[in-house]
Amino acid sequence: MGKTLVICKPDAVERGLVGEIVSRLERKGLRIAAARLLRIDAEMAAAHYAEHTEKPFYPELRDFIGRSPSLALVIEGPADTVGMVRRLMGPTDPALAPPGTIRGDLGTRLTENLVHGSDSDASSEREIAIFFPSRRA
Ligand code: FUP
Repeated sequence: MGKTLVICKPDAVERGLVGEIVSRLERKGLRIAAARLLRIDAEMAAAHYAEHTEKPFYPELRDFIGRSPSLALVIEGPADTVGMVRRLMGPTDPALAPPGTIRGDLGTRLTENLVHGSDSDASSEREIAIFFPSRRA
């Protein structure tokens, strides 16, 4: 069993694309184990994006991620669920992401790239603990 944290970011919720994104994950054969609609405040953004807080793009990223609610999901599936979700999402920049991927099909802007998926099993554990603190592994 594998699991990962997926976030349908504010742009996805605002544009009504949550169903499309979740549908792609479900059609792949992955399943929703937990879900939470929340506004990601500055404190939570800093915890989640700890590796990026000193980067020049961080203020824009923090403001974007907190501008309206996001849908946080724990997605479960086979051992490489982290990798499967990353491949379904596509590369970080939607302008460069290939057709067939979530970002490639649905987005154009680097900051507003619709979706987050953990980049490793270690990140998944760390990020799920931030968004679902009461959930037991
Ligand atoms: P990813 O793992 O694909 O979500 O991408 P990163 O962890 O590298 O970046 C996290 C988020 O920061 C991205 F979703 C978009 C944003 N970002 C920018 O806005 N500008 C950049 O130059 C790089 C990343």
